[in-house]
Amino acid sequence: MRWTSFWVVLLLLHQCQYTSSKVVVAPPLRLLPIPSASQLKWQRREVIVFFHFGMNTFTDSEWGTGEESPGLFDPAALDAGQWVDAAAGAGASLVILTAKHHDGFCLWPSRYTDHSVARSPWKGGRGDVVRELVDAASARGIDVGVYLSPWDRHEKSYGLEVEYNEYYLAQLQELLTRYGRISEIWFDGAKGEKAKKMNYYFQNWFETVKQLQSSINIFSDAGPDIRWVGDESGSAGSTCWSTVNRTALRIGDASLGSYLNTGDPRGTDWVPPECDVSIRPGWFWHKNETAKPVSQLMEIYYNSVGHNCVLLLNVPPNSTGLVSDDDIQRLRDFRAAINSVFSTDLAAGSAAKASSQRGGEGGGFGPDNVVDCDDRTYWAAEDGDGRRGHWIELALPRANASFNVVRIQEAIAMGQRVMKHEVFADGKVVAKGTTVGYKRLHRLPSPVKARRVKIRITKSRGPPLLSAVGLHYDPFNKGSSSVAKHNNGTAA
Ligand code: FUL
Repeated sequence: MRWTSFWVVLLLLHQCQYTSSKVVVAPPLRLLPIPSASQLKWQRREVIVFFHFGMNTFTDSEWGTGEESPGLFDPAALDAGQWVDAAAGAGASLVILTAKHHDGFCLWPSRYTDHSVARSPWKGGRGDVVRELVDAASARGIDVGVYLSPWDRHEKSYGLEVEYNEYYLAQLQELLTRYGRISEIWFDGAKGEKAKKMNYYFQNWFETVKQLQSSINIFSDAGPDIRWVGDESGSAGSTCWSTVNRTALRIGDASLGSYLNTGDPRGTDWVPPECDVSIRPGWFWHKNETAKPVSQLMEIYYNSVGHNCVLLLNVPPNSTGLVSDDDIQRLRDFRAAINSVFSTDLAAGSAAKASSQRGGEGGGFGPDNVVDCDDRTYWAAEDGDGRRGHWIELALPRANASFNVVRIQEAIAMGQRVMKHEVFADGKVVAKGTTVGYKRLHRLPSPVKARRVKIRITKSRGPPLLSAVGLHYDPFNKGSSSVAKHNNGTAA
């Protein structure tokens, strides 16, 4: 009898195992190019803070000559913890420091020059701003990046091709081996018109960087990991592809601005744009300048993060070595404004349906995935079902709530796909757009109340994969929708 029960239990267990191993449909093919793990991590940061600090902070200038005396550098109350707290107040998880700007003055004690903090009165010449920032950031769980200006107006070897490239590489080596993990490195092509001719060995630099820090993202006009957006106003194109052809790019070529701004749907390389802009008029601190108002920062947020980019917001510490109180408050107010708009999502809890779904009902790729607050799950349209356009429709839980911001996100780990889309509220077009990418934010011309909201993807590279749709209310939104000018919405 005991043996019989044993066999029955074993049989049941076996059956149980057998029936629960349900076969699910495989995800669709990724559509190349796709982001690396480091690029994905970078994109999710959304906001990064830049610290422009150095000799210019003490000379009231933006581009130093390189002739400045290290004796001028004395930030008596420097507190990198205060800088990092200020950045965290804006919601940033990464801060980038100008380790060396065009004047060539190094904020760390480089062994390859005496034009550095080691010759300054600050901390009796024993200070290291890079070290202080790295330590303060790591104590707060924040990542660090560095900017090492290629153009160097102090260094005597500048203009001598091999010598300066060796000098620059030696400094890169110091920055990338002394301070633990560096998450982003910034290279630019800025250079005065009368500056000496200099051929930078970018490929050599990039490969050295990757050898020393394998998970770093390299920023420059031409990537390889992150590209410049083509302006310094924090504004990406309303069409914005993360893809480009790197062979078409050159560092420091001003004629490429609009290509950088919009990217290229046929691009073979994943090089998403970063929007650098300063909270104040200048990049460095100047006594008489003040921070932009929150309304302007929100405008920048919509035009950068809301256009599939990461916002790199510069906040310049002052000559005492502190971020000004007003700037700290502005950063907090900026984050509070973002949170107040996006922490309430009127689409949450919607019943969702779609033109088709991969694997059918219960296949794991249903439209509910866009309202599950997890941007790693996504709705996938059925392959080949694109003739009449793909759509997804949400029946909102509360018809009387107003929204004036529509958020759409693609599952970019699978490649960027959407080329054209429209948003309908109860059958009327309220927004039209082209690309979506990681995040597309539409501001509507006026608040809308609706029972049903529909997103139609009218053109895409392969079946669209949407990871999130959100509906929000921004009390300060004055509207910038593409349908504002000719608001003659038609039934979906
Ligand atoms: C430019 C520089 O010339 C500016 O001074 C600033 O550092 C900006 C972020 O990049 O290329």
